[in-house]
Amino acid sequence: MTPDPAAASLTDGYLPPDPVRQAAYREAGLMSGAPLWAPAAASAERTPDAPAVTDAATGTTLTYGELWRASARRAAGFAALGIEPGDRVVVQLGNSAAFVVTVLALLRAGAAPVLTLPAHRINEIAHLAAGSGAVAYVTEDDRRGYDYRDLAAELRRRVPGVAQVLIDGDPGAFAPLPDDDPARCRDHRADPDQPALFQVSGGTTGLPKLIARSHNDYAYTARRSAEIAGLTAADVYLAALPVAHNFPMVSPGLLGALDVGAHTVMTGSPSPDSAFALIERYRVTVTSLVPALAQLWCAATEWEPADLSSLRLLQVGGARLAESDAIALDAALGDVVQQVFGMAEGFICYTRLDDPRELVHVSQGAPMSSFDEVRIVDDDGHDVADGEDGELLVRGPTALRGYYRAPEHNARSFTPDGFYRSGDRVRRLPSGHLAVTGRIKDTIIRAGENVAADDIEEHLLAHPSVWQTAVVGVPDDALGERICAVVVPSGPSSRLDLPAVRAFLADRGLAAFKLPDRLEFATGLPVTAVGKVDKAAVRARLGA
Ligand code: AMP
Ligand code: DBH
Repeated sequence: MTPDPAAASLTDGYLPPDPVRQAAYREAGLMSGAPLWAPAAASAERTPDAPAVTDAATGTTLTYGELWRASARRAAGFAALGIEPGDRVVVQLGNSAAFVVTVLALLRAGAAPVLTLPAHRINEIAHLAAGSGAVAYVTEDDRRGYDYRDLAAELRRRVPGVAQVLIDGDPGAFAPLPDDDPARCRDHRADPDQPALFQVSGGTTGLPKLIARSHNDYAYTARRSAEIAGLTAADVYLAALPVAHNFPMVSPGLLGALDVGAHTVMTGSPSPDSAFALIERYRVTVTSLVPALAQLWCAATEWEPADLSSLRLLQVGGARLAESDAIALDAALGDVVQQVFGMAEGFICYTRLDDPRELVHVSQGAPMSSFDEVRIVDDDGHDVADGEDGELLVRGPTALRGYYRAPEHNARSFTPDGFYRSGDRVRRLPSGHLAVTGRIKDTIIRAGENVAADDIEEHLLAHPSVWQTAVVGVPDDALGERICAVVVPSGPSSRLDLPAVRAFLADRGLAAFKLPDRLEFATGLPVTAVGKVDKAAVRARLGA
């Protein structure tokens, strides 16, 4: 057999699983050995007439049978355009039926989607296209108030290897999304330990990095996450966060829903008025949000009249949910919160459905897999005593062994025995659950004292006039750094000033050296592509 050059280059710069551990995971039944499209195939076989995906923008629904046929037509279309097994294709589509059909089609054609978010712009897209060696870019027209065809034109200039641009909607100067005779679809069966698709790290520092996820590891993530969420064919999942992100994609998200034959409703509008109407209309049972949105939904339950009684699980993750917000959400919606702490790099914690509510409110969950290996270490890399804070290191059936084609990052981001250094500061609770206490680097060094920004933020959020906050260090000649609290007040009537804030925090027992030196007001905080508070941008706004 002559090696396929495209397939060979897919594996260049990919670090496959450790063979010994992978054999153990296989032995334990974690790895299905099937392609990532197989669970959707099985659901289409089992329940062809059940609703698979509803596109909220158009109100159209594809059944599992229709989804399977539409993705066959599209896979044949990609093949007819010369897109081959092993090729990388950058996908930048909003939450739509087209996203699901396209990603499934690429998987069936054996091409690896590079999953980017609608908020990414030319710098990130060009970086990811070049870094993955992509041959094509799939995006949409200008429905989202931004013309992605302009981005495509610039991408073609910057990364000539991107030979084809395919547009969902009005293609303009480019080509439409392809469809062809479904009989020409050849469902590709790759080595299940090879990359099925690419996720991107959501880091707020520097450009995103590529994370190759294998068929085996991603399918296991979807299946195990669905199990933990108690997902069945009777569930209706609302994809309100940008679905290409790892959280709504696989935690259990879209892929978990396809696995169990559940119904997914895709919306690009996560605002409470629009999302609540969808929950009522489609009797949504499960959805996932970042904390800032969850906070907004919680407040909106007071004035939006919609019937949300179908919702049994509200997953909140991506950034830390304040305990006060977890309690308020449970109260507003009836004990529905599940905390999710995950990373595109492939390690996820969930609170469990039968955990005591107090534990759900204060912890970010326990590891998904009993095969996940967790270490919590101090600055010198030594394991901390139980209950102490330290950096989370992970290894296991889903954690990456290295970023794709990034040896210099990998030298820093992994221990010699293959643990991923997450950069997250965590503590293990007696139950075995983890509490995330901040980012290792999100520390302000004021007059030689290390101050964790999250600690101050958590206390500030307890103030009734504080809606959102970000605490950052700003350079200071005398102190090294000063502590600046940026606050989004909860109402126009709030009368907050620095002395009042300091007094409030001191009252809560915060040490004097942790009290903010400066207070700034904002009407909103800058966020990343998925909606997490972007601290680098907060610092930049302050000129720090
Ligand atoms: P990403 O690079 O987008 O995959 O983001 C992963 C990072 O988001 C993690 O390493 C954490 O820093 C953060 N994160 C995700 N979920 C949570 C959570 N529930 N609580 C606190 N931080 C979180
Ligand atoms: O933030 C994340 O990356 C994240 C959060 C929750 C994630 O990747 C996940 C669940 O799978």
